[in-house]
Order: sequence, then structure tokens, then C-alpha cells
Amino acid sequence: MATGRSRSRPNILITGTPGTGKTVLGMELSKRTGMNYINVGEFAKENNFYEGWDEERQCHVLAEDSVLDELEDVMSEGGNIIDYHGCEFFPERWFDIVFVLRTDNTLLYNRLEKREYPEKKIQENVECEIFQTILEEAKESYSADIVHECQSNTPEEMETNLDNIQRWLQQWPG
Ligand code: DAT
Repeated sequence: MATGRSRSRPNILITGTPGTGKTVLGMELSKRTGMNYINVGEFAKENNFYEGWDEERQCHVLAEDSVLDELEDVMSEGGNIIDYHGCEFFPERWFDIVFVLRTDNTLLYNRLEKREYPEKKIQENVECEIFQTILEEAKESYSADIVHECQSNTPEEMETNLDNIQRWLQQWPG
């Protein structure tokens, strides 16, 4: 089974509450490094990996097992950037480093409002950010030394995050 040691290129998880900037960061990182970017939400949509509709949250329920099965081979290869607003259902062995993006509540509210999310969904996501739900989930699911909290409020902070990730990639012994 592939582990960080046997992969020639690392796998990166970018997680965080919706609206914190995972997609812009992941896509730009992919552009700069040539790594393979996978947006798990989009991937599920393209493959119809859903097992129902969550009335309360007004979103599809992800068919997690199908997603995991379909991604296993590509993840074993390494060199992937995975973007998803959750992290506990992925196998721990898939990732060499985990970045949890964080955004100030007011900024996050404005970003989600621009997305035209219903008010209830905006509130839920802002609460998720206030309670650090995704950060806690990441800390519970992965070894503490690979989980990094990154501020994602401004373009300058995004640039700093990109620099730090690229610096980390350069020291990967691949
Ligand atoms: P996510 O993929 O986490 O849902 P996104 O990448 O789609 O979030 O970004 C949501 C919006 O916020 C988008 O309009 C870009 C903006 N944004 C993201 N990160 C930012 C940052 N660090 N500074 C300024 N704007 C940012």
C-alpha cells in the first residue's frame, strides 16, 4: 500500500469551510506546480456519486465509498491536490500534508452571500467556521504534525500560502 514514503510525489489535502478559498488556492497551486487538482464536489457531480438529497442542508449526499474507490488508484500515484470541505472520510494514508483554510466570519459571510447561498446555508457555514469544525475534524483525522492552519482573508495571504506550500514541495524527497 502506498504511503508517503513510497510515493514519488506527495498528495496534498486543502480543506476548510465553503468559501474559505480552497478552489482558488488549489487551482493556482496546480497551475504553478503541474500537480493534478481534484475538486471532490465537482468530481462527485460529474460522476453522479450521490446517494440522495439532504433536505435540511439543501445539498446532495455524497456517495463516499464510490468517491474513495474511484480515486484510489490516482491517489496511490501521488502528485494530487484534493479540495473538499470535509476530511474525515478520506483514508489517512492518502495525504502527506493537510492545509485547513480559515477566513474571518464577516468576510466569509460576504463571500457566501455573493454566491447567492440561502441565508440559512450562509449561517450554517459561518457557524462551522466560528466553531472551527473543519480544523477540529482535520486534527482528529490526521497526525498533528501534518495539519496546518492557514489564514485566507486577503490575496496577500493566499500568496503567502502558495509560497509556503511550494517551499514545502521543494523539500519533498521525490
Ligand atoms: P471554496 O473553494 O473554499 O469554497 P473559493 O476558492 O471558491 O472557496 O473562494 C470563494 C471566494 O472567495 C472567491 O470569490 C474567491 C474569494 N477568495 C478566496 N480566497 C481568498 C483570499 N485569500 N483573499 C481574497 N479573496 C479570496
